[in-house]
Amino acid sequence: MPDTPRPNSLDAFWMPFTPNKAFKADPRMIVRAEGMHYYTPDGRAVLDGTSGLWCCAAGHGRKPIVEAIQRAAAELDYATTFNLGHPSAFEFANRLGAILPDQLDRIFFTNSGSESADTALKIALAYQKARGKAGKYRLIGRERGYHGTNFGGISVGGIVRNRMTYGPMVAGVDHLPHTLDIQRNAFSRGEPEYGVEFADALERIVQLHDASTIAAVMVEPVAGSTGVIMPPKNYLKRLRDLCTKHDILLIFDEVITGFGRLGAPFAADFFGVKPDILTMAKAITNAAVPMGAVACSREIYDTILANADTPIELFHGYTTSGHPLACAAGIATLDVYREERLFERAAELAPYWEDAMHGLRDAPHVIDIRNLGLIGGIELEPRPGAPTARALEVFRKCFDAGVLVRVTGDIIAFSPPLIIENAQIDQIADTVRAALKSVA
Ligand code: PXG
Repeated sequence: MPDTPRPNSLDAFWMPFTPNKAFKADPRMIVRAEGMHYYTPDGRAVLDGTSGLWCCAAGHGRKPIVEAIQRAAAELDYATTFNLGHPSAFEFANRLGAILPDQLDRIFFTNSGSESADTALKIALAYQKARGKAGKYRLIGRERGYHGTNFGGISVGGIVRNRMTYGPMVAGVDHLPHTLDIQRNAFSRGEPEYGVEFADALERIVQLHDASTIAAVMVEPVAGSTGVIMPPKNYLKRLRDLCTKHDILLIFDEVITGFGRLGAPFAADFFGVKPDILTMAKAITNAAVPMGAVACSREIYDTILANADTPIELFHGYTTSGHPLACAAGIATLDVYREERLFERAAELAPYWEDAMHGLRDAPHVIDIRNLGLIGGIELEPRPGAPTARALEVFRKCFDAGVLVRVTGDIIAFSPPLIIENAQIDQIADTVRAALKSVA
């Protein structure tokens, strides 16, 4: 007889990216969310300093989004988009196209950032093949890059722990160096001064492999998951120029930077650098329904369609690509962003946010502070012999004191909803300062 689990047993759920044993011995639970706050089972409010996981940009429980999902579920629960259409998928793609950079408006729907990353890489290869350059097959990523957890994403990504267990992965991948340079750039406000030359490593990679073998370069404009690394001034422009020079596609993974995080619709707008392919997820629906998307240039879409030798031009897709509930949530989310001017609001809040973050410079253990838009990262000196332990303690203390932060390694990361108020920014800074003072 199998054990019958207790109704509230924590055993069956294998939690993602979580120390399962430790969590289940000392769980922290959330049962409700509204606006800027989560609520624990005993009714305690926890200020959300991370937009869930970089995704609830409009805050939680937003009525227009909830109601749009309810209406959609009642009207059309599911329809495939393989060879069949439903209006909200087309409408949402058009709406996304209208806020994406010019001509970057051919949209492939996925269900997550990981699927978006792998979709983008596959489209890059399909494009090179379609234009008669099948020899361009190499994919170039960057050390410390995070593009989700599927095989394409971990291959091109550069997070060692996410790669080392899983064998040889996708072949023909190489990596640019990451751009964190604390020695030269510690406590930079916004984009760091030094490091544009990190982009020149692409020239070395081209010399090694030859451009005729390279399909695409994929980077996060701001690296989030690895612990918040900002691009040095002019780095992304230089990378764009080198890709253009060598006829290599540039893919921006905008899963965290998309939808106003930097105070512009996309990082491409913020930095004035246009990629050929741009991936999205998370805030695309305010995370109320899982969804991702890949925006491609018209050139890429037209080339693949024009040169297909089978009726189906791209052998790729997901059962729930363009799911009706996700599209309804996405359309309602874009309405909220526009009506509440949240992208502009993020830009307006950014200087106050920057001051609050850098106000923690003299707090104990802090060796670097990084910020851009409504993103913040505070790097701590690792505890000797116990890396990550100090940051994890800070996380727990902040949670107990009513503020949710995110830790990755010895870095505390912040990405609050774009509806945050100045007083709540102060609350985050005060809580983190107290936590830093209280840990050894
Ligand atoms: N690309 C980027 C740039 C991401 O940040 C993904 C792809 C994958 O998305 P999905 O939806 O498949 O998870 C992400 C996800 C963190 C953290 O601690 C960040 C992510 C995921 C988990 C933790 O900052 N980002």
